[in-house]
Amino acid sequence: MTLHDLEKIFQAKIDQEIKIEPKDWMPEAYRKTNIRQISQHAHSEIVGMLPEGNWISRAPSLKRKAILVAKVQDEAGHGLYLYAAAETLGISRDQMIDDLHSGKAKYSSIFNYPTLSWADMGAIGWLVDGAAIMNQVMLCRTSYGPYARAMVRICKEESFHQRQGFDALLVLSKGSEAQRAMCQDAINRWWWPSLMMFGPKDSESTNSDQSMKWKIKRKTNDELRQNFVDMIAEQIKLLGMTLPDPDLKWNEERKHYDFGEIDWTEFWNVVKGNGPCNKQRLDARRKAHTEGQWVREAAIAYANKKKEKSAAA
Ligand code: BYC
Repeated sequence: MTLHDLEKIFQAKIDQEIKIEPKDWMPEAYRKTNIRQISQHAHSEIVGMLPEGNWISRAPSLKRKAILVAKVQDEAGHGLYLYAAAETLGISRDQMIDDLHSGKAKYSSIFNYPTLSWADMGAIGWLVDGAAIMNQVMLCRTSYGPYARAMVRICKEESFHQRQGFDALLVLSKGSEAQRAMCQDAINRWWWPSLMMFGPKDSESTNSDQSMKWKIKRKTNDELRQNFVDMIAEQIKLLGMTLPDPDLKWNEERKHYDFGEIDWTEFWNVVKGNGPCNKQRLDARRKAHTEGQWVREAAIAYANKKKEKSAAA
C-alpha cells in the first residue's frame, strides 16, 4: 500500500467518526500535532496549579480551603491523564517534562498572571475554568481516542471548578463594599487574559485548518471565544458586576455579543515568555522537579524490589 492509500484510509476513518487509536497507522504530522497539543495541555494543568496553590494557606474559611485543595489536586490528576494520553503517541514523560523546563514546550498564557487577592480564586474558577470547559467539551469528541477519553473525565471535574468559582464570587458580590470592589477588580484583571486562552484569531492560527480537517479541533478559536463571551455576558448580570469592555454589546442581527479588540501584543509577549510571571512559574516547576528526584528514585527502587520478590516466589 502506498503512503497516499494509507492517508486516504486514515482520513476516511476520521470522516466516519471512527476514533484513531495508538496502534493505528497515522500521518507523522497528526502524531506530532497531537503530541504538541496534548503535552501543552498537560503542562497547562500542572503549571495551572501554581497561581491557585498560592492561596491555599490563606483561604478565608475551612470550607473554602477544602474546596481549593480539592480543585488544585484535580488539576494534578488532569495533568497525569493527559501525560499518559500523550505517552501513547510514543513520547516519554521525561521528554515532555524536559521540554517544559527548557522552555521549548508552551503552556497556556493564562497562568503567567499573578493572583493578587482571594477574589482571584473565584475569577479563575468562573472565567479561566469556564473558558477551559468551552474548549474542552469540544475535545471530548476529538479524533484521537486516548485524548477524547481523558477529556470526558476532565470535563466533569471542570464543571465543579467553574461552579465553585462562581459561587465564591457570588458571595463576595453580596458582601461589603470592600468585598464587592475586590470582586470587580479580579474580574477586570482576568477578563482579557481569559479571552486570550482561546488562542490567536482564526486568521493568525497556524494549526487550525489542518487540526479541523483531522477533527482534532471541532470549532475554531474565534467560534469558541464568541461562545464564551455570549455565556459570560449573561452570567455577569447575576453577579451585578461589569466586564471591563466598553464595546461589549448585544448584536441583534448576529445574535451574539460584539466585543472589543484583544491586545494581541500582550498575548504574544506572554506566549513568548515575557509575561508577568513566566519566569516565576518555570522556576517553581524546575525546583519541584529537582526536589522530587528522591521520590521518583524511591518509587523505582520499591518497584524493582517488588519485581524481584515476585520473580523469586
Ligand atoms: N497560550 O495555531 P494555534 C486548565 C500557541 S488548562 C499559549 O491556534 P492550536 C486549567 C499555540 O500553541 C487549559 N500558547 O494553535 C488548569 C501555537 O503555537 P505552537 C489549557 C498559545 O493548537 C489549571 C500558536 O500559539 N487548555 O483548564 O491549533 C487551573 C498558534 O495557535 C495559546 C488547553 O491546553 C495560549 N492561550 O490552538 C485552571 C486545551 N493559544 O504550538 C484551569 C488544548 C495558542 O504551534 N489546546 N497558543 O508553537 C487547544 O485546544 C489548542 O492548542 C488551543 C490553540 C486552542 C489552545
